Amino acid sequence: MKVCLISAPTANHFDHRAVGETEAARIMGELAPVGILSLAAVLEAKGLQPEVVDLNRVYYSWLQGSNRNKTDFCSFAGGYFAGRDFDFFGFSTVCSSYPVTLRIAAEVKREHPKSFVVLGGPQASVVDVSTLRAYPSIDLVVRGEAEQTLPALVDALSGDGALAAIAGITFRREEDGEIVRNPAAPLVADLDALPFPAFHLFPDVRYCRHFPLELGRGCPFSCTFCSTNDFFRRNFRLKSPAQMIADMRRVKQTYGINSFELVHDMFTVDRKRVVAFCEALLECKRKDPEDTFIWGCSARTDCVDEELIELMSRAGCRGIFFGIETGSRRMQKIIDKGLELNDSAERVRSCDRFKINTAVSLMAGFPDETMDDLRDTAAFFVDSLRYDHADPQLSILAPLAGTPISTQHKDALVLNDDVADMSYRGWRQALEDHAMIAAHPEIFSSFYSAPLPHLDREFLKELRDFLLSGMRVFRKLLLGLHQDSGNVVDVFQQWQQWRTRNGILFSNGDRTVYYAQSQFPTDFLRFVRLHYIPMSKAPLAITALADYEAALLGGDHDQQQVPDDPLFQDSEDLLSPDSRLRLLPGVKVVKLPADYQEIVRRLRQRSSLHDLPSQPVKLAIRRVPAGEAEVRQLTPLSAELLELCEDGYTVQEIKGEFLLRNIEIPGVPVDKLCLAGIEILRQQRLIALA
Ligand code: B12
Ligand code: SF4
Repeated sequence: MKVCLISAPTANHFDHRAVGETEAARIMGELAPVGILSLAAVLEAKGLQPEVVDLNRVYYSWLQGSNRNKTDFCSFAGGYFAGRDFDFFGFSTVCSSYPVTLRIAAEVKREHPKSFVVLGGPQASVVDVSTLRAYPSIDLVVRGEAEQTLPALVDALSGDGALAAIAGITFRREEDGEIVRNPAAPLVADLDALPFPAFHLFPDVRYCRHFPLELGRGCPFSCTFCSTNDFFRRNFRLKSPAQMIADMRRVKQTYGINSFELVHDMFTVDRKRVVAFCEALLECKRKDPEDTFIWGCSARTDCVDEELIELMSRAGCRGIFFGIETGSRRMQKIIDKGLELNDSAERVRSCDRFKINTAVSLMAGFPDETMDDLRDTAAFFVDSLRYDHADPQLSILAPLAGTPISTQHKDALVLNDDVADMSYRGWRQALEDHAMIAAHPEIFSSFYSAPLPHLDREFLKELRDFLLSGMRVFRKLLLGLHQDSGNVVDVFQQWQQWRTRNGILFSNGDRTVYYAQSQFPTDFLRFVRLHYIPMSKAPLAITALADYEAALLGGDHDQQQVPDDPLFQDSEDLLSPDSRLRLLPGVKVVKLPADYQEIVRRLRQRSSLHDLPSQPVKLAIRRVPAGEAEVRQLTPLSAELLELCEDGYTVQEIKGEFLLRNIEIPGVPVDKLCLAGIEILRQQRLIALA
């Protein structure tokens, strides 16, 4: 049997901007469909030669193509499959692209009516019966983990066995068209026994920065919004440390990649096993320093402690995804997450201490959520901005099919244009998709919003855009405003009123666009200066933070990055009295009314901002390629020197100015002081020879 396995489309990063081939390949590589590749490996072990089609790549080709405006993506994908003859087309599915996948599957069935069109993966598994009822082009759904089911199914479809005997499938009976749901298949008990995923069938994987490798399956917790716990039947399993290390070595040998995204919803359920994994990695590194791997994983904040985090960091952990979900104690109980939020905040702090980046994932839009709950979530979001290694995220709840929350509210789901973004993630929604979604809430519930009897939906959506954009463009100012006002939601409400009074209005769709563009920070800084600061408890600190952000936003500074300047590297030797110095492009000197470092220290420690002394300081801000700006508070000597460089003085003239301005350090000749100062600025990559 000729089998084609097709990934679920998950990459819509290409929609909004031009992405070149190399970056596209990297993105697609990092989205390698581990499930599909595991199934392909199992089929290969059985002697078959499956093909894998990456729908992300097909999508990219469609976007690059010249007739993109004439054909829609699904017809294009249909054309792509038209010339390929397979007996079995197996589509993987996730909620966000389920309408797209179903439409492509229909095109494939039309082109290949005799072939079997089969769905698997997390979405089809939970809406199997309703999908088969509504979409006749789908022949069959494989539910749950499929390493055991798929080979048996392929045999049965080749004539070697009956569908009725295959656990884990739902199918349309040939005789009477009845939908039959066979009992669930057994789980894969020993993950070590699975073959290495068929990454060789997915060439883009070699462009990964972080290679996806499965670490295990199954989370034993029961959060009411979560679908993945049920999918793996809450059965926690891990691959052994020996197996993981063998897999990591193999990737390193084959692709030269030593950074991994370890796929498991909740790695740290069993502390002893996390310790064993970390110790195995450390031992491996001790034996051969070449065997050093770095990795990221998912965890709950109540299943790690500071000691474990320190060990994980030493063993190469550089990123942890923490699903905190809500900053409200009340909602933590209602959604059955049950985190102790003070501890959660502590864990984020510990990770920052050990330089582990954390995704602090939060959600809003739960049916029971009140304004107070929302304020607590917004506070948790902004509070985590204290830590440089924390990356808070805020999504609006998508009622995933089959979850308790979605079942409970199934009759009250709301379909609006601004779909729940946890599911949708910005896929271009064709009219056909919209019609499918509107006709089948039971299949596409994740495109709906939960009812919100206690919250204003528009308010929530704008708050989310405001926080996400605010974090991106003025992280410390947002934190300062939150700390000064008591809660960032109060600032947001004032901003909302101010922008309405000042005629900054938008309709639904324009809102997200407005917040994503540079007009928002410009307007917001005006609001802070004109409206907020006069009423602030700590006007000096807020002014300093606003001045700092304004400088970062400023015109050409944004565009320019410091180039590598080989000439400059040797400039020490080239420095003569006539040498003229200049600021490097991308470097900017900013004067602030208060000590910026002290403000940042106080923000970190949550200490008061209002008794800050007035003490003007100068900062040098330097854009670093592909990174955040580097900020340096200047000593008085460096500040004077930088100012002279800004004005284009020669070394000789600078020395003269030093004498005139009585700039001195007792016992150090002015010549030496001047050259030493220039050398420091040079090493800090702030100045160059003009
Ligand atoms: C890694 C990951 C991602 C990666 C990319 C994944 C990829 N390669 O496409 C990223 C970060 C991009 C991502 C994004 C999103 N994800 Co995600 N993701 C995961 C995660 C953590 C691991 C996926 C994985 O590799 N699993 C391991 C493999 C072995 O399992 P599997 O993929 O399910 O495959 C097995 C079976 O499903 C089955 N199978 C799968 N396909 C097929 C096909 C056929 C024909 C057959 C027979 C069987 C079969 O057999 C496989 C082997 O047993 C899962 C959770 C999880 N633990 O699975 C969530 C998960 C898939 N994601 C989810 C969601 C909601 C999303 C987002 C929509 C939003 C979000 N919350 O982040 C976005 C979508 C992006 C978009 N633009 O569309 C949900 C999907 C729920 C649903 N009902 O569809 C999951 C289940 C997590 C959850 N929140 O509950 N995700
Ligand atoms: S802890 Fe995470 S993976 Fe586990 S049930 Fe809750 S949300 Fe799902």
